[in-house]
Amino acid sequence: MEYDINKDIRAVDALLNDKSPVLLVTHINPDGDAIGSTMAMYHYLKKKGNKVWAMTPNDFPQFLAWVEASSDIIIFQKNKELAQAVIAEAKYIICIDFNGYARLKELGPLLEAANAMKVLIDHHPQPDNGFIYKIHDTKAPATAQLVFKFIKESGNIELLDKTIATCIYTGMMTDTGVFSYNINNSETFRVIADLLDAGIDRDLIYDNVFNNFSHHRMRLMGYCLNEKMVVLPHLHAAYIWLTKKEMEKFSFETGDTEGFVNMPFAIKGINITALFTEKHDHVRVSMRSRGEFDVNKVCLKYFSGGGHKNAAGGESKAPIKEVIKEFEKILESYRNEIQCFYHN
Ligand SMILES: [Mn+2]
Repeated sequence: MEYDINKDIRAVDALLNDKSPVLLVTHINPDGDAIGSTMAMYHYLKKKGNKVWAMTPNDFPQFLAWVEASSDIIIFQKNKELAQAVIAEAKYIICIDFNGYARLKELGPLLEAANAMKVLIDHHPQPDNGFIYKIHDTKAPATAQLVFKFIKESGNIELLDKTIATCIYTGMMTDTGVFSYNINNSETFRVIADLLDAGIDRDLIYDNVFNNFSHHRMRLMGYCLNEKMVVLPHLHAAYIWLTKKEMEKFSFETGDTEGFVNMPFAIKGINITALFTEKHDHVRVSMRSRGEFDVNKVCLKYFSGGGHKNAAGGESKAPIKEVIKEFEKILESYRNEIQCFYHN
């Protein structure tokens, strides 16, 4: 039978109407959509009278700390005991902005084993089985837009207040590069219209997210562009790589490299980008593309990760210099495909 998202929305709404405790969980290294979607659901369900918790596998970046009630978020890595108690008490677990338990690292198996009924709200391709209901649409530019749809289709749009709308807008704004990519139809802008009507302060949200960094981060950005960006014109690609030592030199804080992966797109002819950051025991890989080249496939195949066609990530256990060498070889192996997609 064909999947009907509205049918699942009605089913999830009916489930949650019993006011049982709900645990909302989002993915590791949470971004604006992860926190925005999760906190929108958090405020919405609270308003509806549910007991509700929000949880992340690890810390979220400082540029999202302004989100209302973000200090209520249970960070699994920092508070495992509380997290386990909450997982045991929850009757429903709603997985938000990720498609499988592998995206939760150590927290994944605990959730998988939990007795709670599990629901998914997400826009990544090929979600895991094992959810009783899925509010899922890969055409949605952000999970936050699906949260809006959930509230609206549940017949509760009158509960959409400034706080909930602000969280939703944050997710939509960050996952689309301030509405510059991933938008597939006019629905996104109709949703934004409703969020504006709910009283959001668009400029303040933008400032809170994008104009709220330390001067160290600004200098790190300059260093990346000047010293650490490698351009591969024949592959229509450019990448940036940073060692742990370099990040420490610039007083690195979680979230400081957010958005760096998109910077090389400003170069004419560049359609594929990557960012490599050295962590304590692995190298984090972020990849982006414009148009046809599928970075999800590359991250799945070579970097034990995944994501979307135009935005994906993964990791490698190899030393960073080897990772970037390997990356250049991988891209070279797609040379014909790339040159065919982006001939100019
Ligand atoms: Mn997302």
